[in-house]
Amino acid sequence: MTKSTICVVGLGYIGLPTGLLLADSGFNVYGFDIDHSKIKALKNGQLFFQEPGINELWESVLEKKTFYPVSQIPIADAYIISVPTPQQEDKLADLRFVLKALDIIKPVFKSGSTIIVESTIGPGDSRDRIIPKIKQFKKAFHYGHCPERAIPGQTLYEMVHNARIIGALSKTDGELIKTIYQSFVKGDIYLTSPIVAESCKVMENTYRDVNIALANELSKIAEEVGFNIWEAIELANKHPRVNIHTPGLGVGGHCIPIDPWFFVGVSQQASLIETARQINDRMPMIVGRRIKQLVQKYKLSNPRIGILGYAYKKNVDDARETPVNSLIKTLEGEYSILLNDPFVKEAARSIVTLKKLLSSCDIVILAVDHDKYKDISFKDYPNIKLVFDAKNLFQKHNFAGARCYRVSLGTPK
Ligand code: SAJ
Repeated sequence: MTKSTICVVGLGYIGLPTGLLLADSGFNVYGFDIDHSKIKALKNGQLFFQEPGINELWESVLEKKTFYPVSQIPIADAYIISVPTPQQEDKLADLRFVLKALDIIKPVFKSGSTIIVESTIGPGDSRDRIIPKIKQFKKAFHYGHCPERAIPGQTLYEMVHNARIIGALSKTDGELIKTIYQSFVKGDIYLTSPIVAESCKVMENTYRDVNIALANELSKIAEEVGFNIWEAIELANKHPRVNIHTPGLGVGGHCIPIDPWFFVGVSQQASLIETARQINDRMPMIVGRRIKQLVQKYKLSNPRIGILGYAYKKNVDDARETPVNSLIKTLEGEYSILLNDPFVKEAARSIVTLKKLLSSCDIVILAVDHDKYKDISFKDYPNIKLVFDAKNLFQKHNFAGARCYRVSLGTPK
């Protein structure tokens, strides 16, 4: 199968690295995207996002000449669909882009080819919404759902080393699809049915969301009853079977704030999952309320607020669904706000340099714990009167010689 052709449909954070890994391991790979600017950039040798190792991979693939960016869908032996699946109003996965990809593939689909969906989809979506559509091609086909499981910031490493699950229509389809993935995956590959693969993926992200919600709820309890959540979590996690996650401003990214809703959309039994989503979604509002209380407590009249971090999590340039947007909304009517992020280029408002932010604000809110903020010395900025740390990043040394108030999320009021 090493010389068969694969077409990756959707060259985003998952599709492009997947296509490059396959091309690097000997397949002839077409990369298709409806966004012509992406195809143009790739044809000019440019990548449009950064991930550790991707430049080296790109160089290697360019040398091998096995990756072809295309704006017309080609005939291929297998199609890997990796397009976004946002959340619909009724909480189900929005399959618009997956179904559109199938419409695009249909005219060139040759009998006996394979369709693999990597996009996250809800439990039952292959059976109820995707396979019926492929059957309309009226051609023989192989099908599998192989959910991506890589985390932004370590995408290539996780694509290669994580275990993969292939939910295939039959054992033959599963074995066929496995030959594609085992060309670059070093982790174990498990074969199952489409609905188990779909549910597994949504469960993984739900597990994380519910655990983060627990940490966030505990941080609110800590503020109310008067203990330090960070110290308490550190000590509780010394227990061999306890792993409490970290509280913060809430949950962002293209997966965790969305995928748990797919269970809420298909089942009446998902009340814990729904509550967890709400707890995490309310965190920016809760942080905003705490800031307003602190402004009153410390009599900071008409303060200018600087927010450190806009990405949805630390050390990435990705701001999809970032909870910082909700924090800005909560505060912007009452205070003037400045924003800094060392990685993100475009934000809801303009991004200023770190120096400008630190030298012109009265209050600093640490929203995202980027490593680059670890060395800030607040004594250099006497204008700052209050630092609110939503991730407990700052330590004693950051405040040596400084005269500002210092408050972390989840500490006594
Ligand atoms: N967060 C916390 N506390 C924590 C951990 C995370 O507040 O203890 C926040 C982060 O700051 C961020 C959000 O949660 O805003 C999500 O970050 P994350 O690092 O937990 O996950 P993602 O969204 O970057 O990637 C997840 C991963 N899923 C799991 O770890 C179960 C990844 O493996 C998936 O491939 C990805 O979702 C996806 O595409 O579904």
